[in-house]
Amino acid sequence: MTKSKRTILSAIVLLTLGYLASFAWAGDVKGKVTAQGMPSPENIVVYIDSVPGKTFLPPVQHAIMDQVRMEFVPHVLVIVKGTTVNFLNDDPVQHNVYWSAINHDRKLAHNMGTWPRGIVKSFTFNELGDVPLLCKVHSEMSGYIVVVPTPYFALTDKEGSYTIKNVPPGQYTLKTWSEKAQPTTQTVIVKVAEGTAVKPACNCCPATQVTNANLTVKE
Ligand SMILES: [Cu+2]
Repeated sequence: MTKSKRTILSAIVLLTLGYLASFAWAGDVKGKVTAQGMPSPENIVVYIDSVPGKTFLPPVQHAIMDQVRMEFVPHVLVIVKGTTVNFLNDDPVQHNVYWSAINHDRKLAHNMGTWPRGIVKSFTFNELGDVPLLCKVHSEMSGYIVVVPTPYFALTDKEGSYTIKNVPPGQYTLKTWSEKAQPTTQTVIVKVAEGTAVKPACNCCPATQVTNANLTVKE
């Protein structure tokens, strides 16, 4: 075998091992959020606030915040710090996008401007925290972008259920953000333990470990 062939082969072996390891070492954190004093447990952000020794690059792909039928869609968009968001308008009327603060810091207020359907405007969010979106044309419109420090986040569904996928083993602080409720924190330990893992549906991938973490938030 030539030297270049050997190099290619060892690179393939290393990549395959790395691929398998990333599966074997990751677990899902899932649970239910109970929202006390609130009409719905939907759209609550659950995220891991840091992974010791790790920094995270934002995704190359831009996130999307649309305006459809006079609403921000999605109502809550969660992104990792550094992500660029494309703001769209899918209505036959002009919309505006502005925020008066990021994480309650009014120095970070910004007006994206007003534009018709078909135009896309982008903004990169390098500050952590919530960005309450408003439209100067339609005062009833509101939405949120929530900028979190790690890619380990989820948004609750109508029942308050959430799943954070592929979390490496370790002890973490799980945090919540909600439009109406106070933020909460809870410790979660993600283990890799044989026997309690969920059986894979096929033989192609190793088992996924599931850690349950239920949370309660209050208005
Ligand atoms: Cu509008």
